[in-house]
Amino acid sequence: MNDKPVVRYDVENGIAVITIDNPPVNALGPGVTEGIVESLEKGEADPNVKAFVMIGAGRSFIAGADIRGFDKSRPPPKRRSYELLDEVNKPVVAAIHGYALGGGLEHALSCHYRIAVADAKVGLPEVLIGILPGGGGTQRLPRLIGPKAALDMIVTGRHVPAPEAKELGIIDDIVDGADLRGAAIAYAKRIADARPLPRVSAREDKLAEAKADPGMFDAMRKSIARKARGQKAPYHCIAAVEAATKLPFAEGIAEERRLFLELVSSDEAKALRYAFFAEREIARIPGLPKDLKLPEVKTMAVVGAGTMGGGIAMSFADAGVPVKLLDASKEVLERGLQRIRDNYAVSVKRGSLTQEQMDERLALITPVETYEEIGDSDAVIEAVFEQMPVKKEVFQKLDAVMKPEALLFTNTSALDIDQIAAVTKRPEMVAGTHYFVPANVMKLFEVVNASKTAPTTLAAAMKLGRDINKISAYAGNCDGFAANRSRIPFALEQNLMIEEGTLPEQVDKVMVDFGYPVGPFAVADMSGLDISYDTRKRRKAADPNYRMLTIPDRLVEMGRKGLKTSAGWYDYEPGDRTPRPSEVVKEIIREESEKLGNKPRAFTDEEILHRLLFGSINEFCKILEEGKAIRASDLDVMWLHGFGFPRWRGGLMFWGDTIGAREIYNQIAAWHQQYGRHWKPSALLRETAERDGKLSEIRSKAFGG
Ligand code: T1G
Repeated sequence: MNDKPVVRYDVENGIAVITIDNPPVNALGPGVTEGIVESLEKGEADPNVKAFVMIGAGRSFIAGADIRGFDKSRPPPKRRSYELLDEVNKPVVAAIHGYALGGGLEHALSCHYRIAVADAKVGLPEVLIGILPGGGGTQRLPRLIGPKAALDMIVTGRHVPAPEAKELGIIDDIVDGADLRGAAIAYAKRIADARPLPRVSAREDKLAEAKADPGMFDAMRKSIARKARGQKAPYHCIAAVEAATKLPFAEGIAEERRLFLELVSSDEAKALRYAFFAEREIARIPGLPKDLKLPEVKTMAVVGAGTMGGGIAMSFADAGVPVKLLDASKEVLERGLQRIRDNYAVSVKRGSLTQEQMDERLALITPVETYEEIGDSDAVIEAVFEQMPVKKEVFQKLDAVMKPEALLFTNTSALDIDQIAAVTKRPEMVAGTHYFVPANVMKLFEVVNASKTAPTTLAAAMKLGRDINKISAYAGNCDGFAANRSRIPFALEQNLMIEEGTLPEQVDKVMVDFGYPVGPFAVADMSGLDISYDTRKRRKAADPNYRMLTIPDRLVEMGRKGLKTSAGWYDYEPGDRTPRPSEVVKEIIREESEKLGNKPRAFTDEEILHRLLFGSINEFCKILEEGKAIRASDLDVMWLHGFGFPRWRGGLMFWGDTIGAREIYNQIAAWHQQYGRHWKPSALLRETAERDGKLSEIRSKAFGG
């Protein structure tokens, strides 16, 4: 533990500068608010001090309370720094660079002035970790920018760039970032004698907006209803801002505190904090040397201009990385480019992209028709047809034309990467970089480590994902790698329960009530039933014992391929994506279920939920047992960002811990007796159950677990 003070105090030209220095993000960890209080008391007592500047050392102002500290009981501070800021008699200027988030922005709001460099960002993202701004933010922000704008920031938790924050009234001045400290001291000297001090807590004028539009709070509750299903924090945020418009400041603060305390130890907040840290932990690969010299990847190439290849090319263009898109067929290449243009045009139409940004990104994508034209790229991702002979042919060509130091990645979703690497002379430079559909949207970026992949190649691929704002997740080379493999039992149970007579609409309702945005059968209709049908046929051709699924097979063979044929598991009215229960499907299920000798029976919602999710918990344990993933929380992150698992439940293993490893193991062992081999419990699950361990804390023994 270094003994460098987390808060420094020095006086320059009559201005007391309070510097928060608590790397890496100046979180309000132990000693920080105490240091701020001591500095304010010192400056107040010093007649030579005319004003204060509060500034962050390193890369940021203050990123908020120390989230790691929430689960630790800490004695409340003698004086809360926010209150003392509101009471001091000398002006305080907050000088913001990097981020001012959560308690960081709340400190700035308790100051009298706020200045920022142009690329700084401010926000109150507490709702994203299941709580609400507990340092006066729900009471001061509405007083500064009006309740409507405050509601938007607090309920979405979004980061607001400094120029917009100035527009809103949060920031008083945008200053040159070359010497923020100097600019802040000069600003403080200019306003040192200005009185009365502009205390945000004393302002009431902006609150009048709520009198003119009292319905804004219920309107906000209505607008978030679908996304906030099952959650409390978003609604408590609205209640706290509403309190600011109805109560005097001190009472509003008390109400904010009450609502905050209701949330901070809730299951939702614990789950969201778990997800926050799991998304950072996943970047770490134990055993990789810290000082690895990684190959630089500044230019990319993508082979295959189909839907995946186009989306992958977009993912680089979106991150400002020049990318060549190769397809030997001019027609396929043109169609792929048109699809990219259309995708960007939709974003421009929606307002999430400007026309200028679209043009900039298109300019970064260069269509080419020969392998020779991509030879100078630093790395290439292959995204051609999912057939091994085709992949091998592509990698032979890549090995021949790519410069010697180029990395060769494949986007295959399940094929053996060792076989692909084996056709090259550089297997150590081959790895999997598996995107999820749509490639330019889904954040999950599965990095697959083949037998001969070098550590530098693995680390470079992990970094590449992060550089394009995705979440890189380590997976070992096996059928389905980690994410898709962990979901196979879920898909199998989904279909087996149909064969036992349950209906798609009952299963989908259970999963939507659990928190999924859409049920698994409606998702299957969206992606097309023929895709998994073709996979089953391929597997059957390779393995005669492979078990086909009579009901979905029958649907596809009668042309019910899903939304695209206005009929799948559900019926669809033309032009309407609403899934409607189908009598045709119900009759097919009854017939096939009878043929299979299943007697019609009722299913409880709990049985449906547990059969779908416990199978994957068991598979998570097998994947970890085999060292094909590093830690359980990595698999949780894959489900959050690959399969839409409800974030406010933390992740599949985190949710499993709310039931307990022992109960889950016992249930799986019982289903193993009843249903046979695919329910064989994992040894690691049994071992975790026997020691009453936490599923979410499991780490593969291959990685020091
Ligand atoms: N507390 C503790 N650790 C934090 C932290 C925080 N608030 N923010 C980041 N870290 C760690 C993170 O785990 C990682 O650690 C390292 O810092 C770098 O983070 C009273 C109660 C600021 C935008 O929610 O959004 O204030 O992995 O990889 O990509 O109302 O971190 O290196 O060991 O994310 O540059 C509100 C959360 C808290 C902000 C920087 N504040 N942080 O992103 O780096 S609640 C937040 C972020 C609150 C008050 C309430 C991001 C970032 P490690 P990183 P980055």
